[in-house]
Amino acid sequence: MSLGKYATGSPVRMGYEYVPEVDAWLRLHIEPAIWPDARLRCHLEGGALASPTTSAMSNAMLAMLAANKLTMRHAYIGVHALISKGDFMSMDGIPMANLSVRWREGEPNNVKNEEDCVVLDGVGEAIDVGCNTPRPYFCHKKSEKMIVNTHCGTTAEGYKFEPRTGSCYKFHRVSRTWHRAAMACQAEGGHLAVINSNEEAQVLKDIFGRNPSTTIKRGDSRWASVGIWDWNEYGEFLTIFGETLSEAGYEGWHQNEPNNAGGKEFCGTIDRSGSLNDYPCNLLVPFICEITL
Ligand code: MAN
Ligand code: CA
Repeated sequence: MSLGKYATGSPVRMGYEYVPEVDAWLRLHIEPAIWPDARLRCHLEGGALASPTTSAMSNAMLAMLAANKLTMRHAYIGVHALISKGDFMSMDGIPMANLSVRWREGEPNNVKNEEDCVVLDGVGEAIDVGCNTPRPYFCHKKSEKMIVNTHCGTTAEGYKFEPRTGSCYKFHRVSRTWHRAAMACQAEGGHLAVINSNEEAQVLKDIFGRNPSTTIKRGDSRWASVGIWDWNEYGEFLTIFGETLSEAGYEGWHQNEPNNAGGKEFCGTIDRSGSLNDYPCNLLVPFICEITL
């Protein structure tokens, strides 16, 4: 299947490998992230930060670490003590003592009382570390979350093909900041929706209409983030692919927009009429992802 020029996640399973003994899928993310971002990324991929729950899982993790020639032969696992300091547990609450991993000698040592996260090293030992150093990390997904939407080329739930534009779209009702929204779309193999025609604006308006304000979780339900941004230049809005709005094919700003209200509106949304509005990047709004086929 062709996943289109913007698909980040080809193949469809996005770098996940099946671990038969645990009937789950495992991915080593080699681009380092701080633990909180790693947790979010795994969650947005439909999984969670992985932990060596069984020896099969531990072996699969070590094999992946060995196969990837990382400078840093350490990767974050789901074990943390962020909820109850000193009580290390996996993302699903299994205490460290019941996992298939041992502490390296002298660990955990909680240097400066700042080591609430855990890495797995190349020989299968655990080390407590600070959570704010970027490192590779492991995500896992249950098999039932790996069902492929063959039409849209993703395992993410909720994407629907739209014949009027030939793309798939998903409306996210859980509001996020603009950059987190972009991350959520990427994690699903898509991108924030880019409007390339009046017809596509109509499509997004229709999708927005099927998600009335009562269904939106937190955030301002009058707007939904889309893929336009000013790239921190505090002026001109471009698409997330760097095109001007005129090159992209839709410049339908709402009347008197963009108005840079309060001097801090540098991200792009649409309103319920399908018109564009500049909006603060750090406020919570729902958003629309697109998979360009
Ligand atoms: C009003 C208008 C918009 C602005 C929002 C921010 O609706 O000024 O331009 O983006 O407020 O909440
Ligand atoms: Ca505005």
